[in-house]
Amino acid sequence: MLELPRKIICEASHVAVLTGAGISAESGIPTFRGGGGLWRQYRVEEIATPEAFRRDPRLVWEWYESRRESIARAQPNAGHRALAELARRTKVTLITQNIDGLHARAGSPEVIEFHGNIWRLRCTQCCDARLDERVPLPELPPACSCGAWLRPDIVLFGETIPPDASYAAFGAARSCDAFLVVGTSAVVYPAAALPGAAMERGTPVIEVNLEPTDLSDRTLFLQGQASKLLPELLC
Ligand code: BV8
Ligand code: ZN
Repeated sequence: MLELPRKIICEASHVAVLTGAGISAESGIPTFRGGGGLWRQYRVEEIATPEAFRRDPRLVWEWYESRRESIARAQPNAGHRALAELARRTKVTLITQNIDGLHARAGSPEVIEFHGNIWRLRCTQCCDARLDERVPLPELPPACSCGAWLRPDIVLFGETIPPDASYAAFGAARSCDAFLVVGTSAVVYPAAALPGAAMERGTPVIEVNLEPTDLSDRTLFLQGQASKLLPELLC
C-alpha cells in the first residue's frame, strides 16, 4: 500500500504539503468537524467570524482562550516531526490551516500559516501586532495600548487569506512535483482548492486521513493516523 506513495515522495524534488486539524488531533487538540467539533452550542463557522467578534468580542475571546489553553498543553507528535524530517531531506513547502504553531515547534523550518497563528495578537485599530503566549490572558478581550481591542491574528470566516501566504501556497501547489494533504476534511476554501491546483497539472496528490474526503476519489488515499503513516512515507 505504501510503496507507490513512498516512491513518489522519495523521488520528488519539491513536495508541497497541506495540513489540517487532523495532524494535531493526536496532540490532543480537538478537530472542528469530528466528534469534538462543537464548542458549547456554537459551530466554528458561527463564532469564528468578524461579525461575531464585533457583536461580542468577549464570547469570541472565550472560544479562542479555550483553544489557547488546549494548544498550550499540546506537544508536536510523530506526524509533525516526520514533516520536519522530510524538509531536511528534500524541498518542502509546508502549508498549514492550523493556528497552533506545532509544525514550527516540531522543527519545520518554514511554515505558511494559511489561517494565521493563535499566539499572535493584532490590534483592531492600529497596526500593533505581537506574540503573546500568556495562558490565561490577564483580561478578555485584551486591550491594545491605543485603547482598542486586540484580536487573534487569524483568518476568520468571511476574511481573506493573507495575500503573501495565498500567493506562496498556490505557487507551490502549481510548481511542486508531489502534493501531500494530511488531516483535513477539505471543506474550507480557499485552502481546500490547493490540492486541486496540483491535480490540474497532473501532479500526484497523496492524502492521509482517518476517513475519505471529497478529494479522495482523485488522490492516492492512505487511510490511517498521520502520526503512523507520515513516518512510513520517509525514505
Ligand atoms: C474566504 C480560523 C472570502 C482560525 C478557519 C458563507 C459565508 C462566508 C464564507 C463562506 C460561505 N461559504 C463558503 C465560504 C467560504 C468559507 C468556507 O470555506 N466555509 C466552509 C465552512 C464552507 N471560507 C472563508 O470564509 C475563508 N475566506 O472565503 O474569504 C472572501 C473573498 C473576498 C473578500 C472577503 C472574503 C476563510 C476560511 C478560514 C476560516 N478560518 N479557522 C481557527 O479558529 O482555527 S478555518 C478552520 O477550518 C480551521 O482553520 C481549520 O483548520 C479549517 C479546516 O478544517 P480542517 O483543518 O480540515 O479540520 P476538520 O476538523 O474539518 O477536519 C479534520 C480532518 O482530520 C478530518 O477529515 C478527520 O478525518 C481527519 N483526522 C482526524 N484525526 C486524524 C485525521 N487525519 C489523520 N490522522 C488523524 N489522527
Ligand atoms: Zn492599537
